[in-house]
Amino acid sequence: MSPPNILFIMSDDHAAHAMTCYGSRINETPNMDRIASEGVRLDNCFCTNSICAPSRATILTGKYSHRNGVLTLDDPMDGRQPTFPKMLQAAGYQTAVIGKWHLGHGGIHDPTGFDYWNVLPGQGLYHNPRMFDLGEERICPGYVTDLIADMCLEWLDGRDRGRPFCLLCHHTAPHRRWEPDEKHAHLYDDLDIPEPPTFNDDYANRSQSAAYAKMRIDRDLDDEDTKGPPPAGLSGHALKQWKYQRYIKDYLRCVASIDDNIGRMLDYLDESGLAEDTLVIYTSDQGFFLGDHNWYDKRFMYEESLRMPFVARYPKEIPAGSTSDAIVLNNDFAPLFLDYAGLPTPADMDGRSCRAVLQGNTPPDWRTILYYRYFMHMAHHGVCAHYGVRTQRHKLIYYYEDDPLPPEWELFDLDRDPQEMCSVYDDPAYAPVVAELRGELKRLREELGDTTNPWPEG
Ligand SMILES: [Ca+2]
Repeated sequence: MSPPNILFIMSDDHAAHAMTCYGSRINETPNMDRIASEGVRLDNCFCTNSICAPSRATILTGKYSHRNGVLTLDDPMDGRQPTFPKMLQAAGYQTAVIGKWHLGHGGIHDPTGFDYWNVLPGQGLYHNPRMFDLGEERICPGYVTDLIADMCLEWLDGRDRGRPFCLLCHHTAPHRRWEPDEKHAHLYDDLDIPEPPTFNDDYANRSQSAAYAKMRIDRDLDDEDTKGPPPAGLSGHALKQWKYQRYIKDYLRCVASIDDNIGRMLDYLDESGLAEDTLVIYTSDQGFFLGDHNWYDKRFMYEESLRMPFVARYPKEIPAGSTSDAIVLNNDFAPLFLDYAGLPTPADMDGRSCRAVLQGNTPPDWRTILYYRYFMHMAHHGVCAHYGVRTQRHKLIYYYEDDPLPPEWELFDLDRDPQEMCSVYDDPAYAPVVAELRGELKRLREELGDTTNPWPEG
């Protein structure tokens, strides 16, 4: 079988619980759902470091942050290291990345391994963005989500039809500050979006780090986020509700534009006879809090932020309408693409091809535990640096720094407490789980070589 084309569509900060196929209570995403219904939906796809640039570097390299050098938003990527686009390119694929890059610009930081690249500087603007077209700066009139899709379609149309393609379509939406286009500006005007079940979280029964974080809907969203000040006289819970509606509606309007543009791309594949021969993936660089726990933003190892949406269609080998709960990580994507291209996974990649998972044949020795680490201690939103492990049922988190809060542990039983409202770390009934997962955390840190902070003895 000849290697498939690869269309990898990734957005920025789009949480799975804002997609209908993942059970969204707040919006509809018919085109993303179409990929799921004609292919597979992964229910336990997770990032290994829930922040923009690090997730992107992990996807390109197949390696954890501490092994590819992009630990934080302030670490530009060294493009001289091996990446899957370079390997696909060497294997005969034509490759392109269009949209958000966010891994630095100039010299060794520009995209490498791409026949064509046209990327936003940093986060990029929603309206009339500047872009670096093979390094040449241009102002592009229009709305960024439409523009990125237009450019992708134009590149697809001009491709060499004699060779497979790998196109990375990287939307910058729905990143803060959630600016919708004219077409979707009034979507949801006449209704209230439901508040999430944990909207009124008081942060009791967990580490102090949750209460300490500065990403609260009521306290930390500013007038620029809400596109203007609140009505005079609004305060307390009513103000919190008003801010949530302003935030979530703009977020979902940005998502709606992505969904529309995915529809355009799927239509193009149909009309040009490419649908059967193309692996289409939609994902996001990580999740996001959608008012859950009274928060926006990400970073925490909590579910809403840790989980990545991931739907994939390739009719030749992925069963339509299937799902999997296997634990897949963003460092598995590079090995997956190499696998489809007929290439082995390099020994120094941390991930493993999840091709068999997508086919519904999860290998018996597939991972049952994941390792996660967030490095940006106290940056931007006051989230303490932490690392941890998650199995199908439990999650252990260690906030390892000692200023401004003392080091803290959390353990969640995801079966009994899926919303992570009560840490059972100190519950004697969970002592065996604590002991086992602390052992696993120590083992994984050593195996992966992520030992830059001392292991807490005792
Ligand atoms: Ca992001």
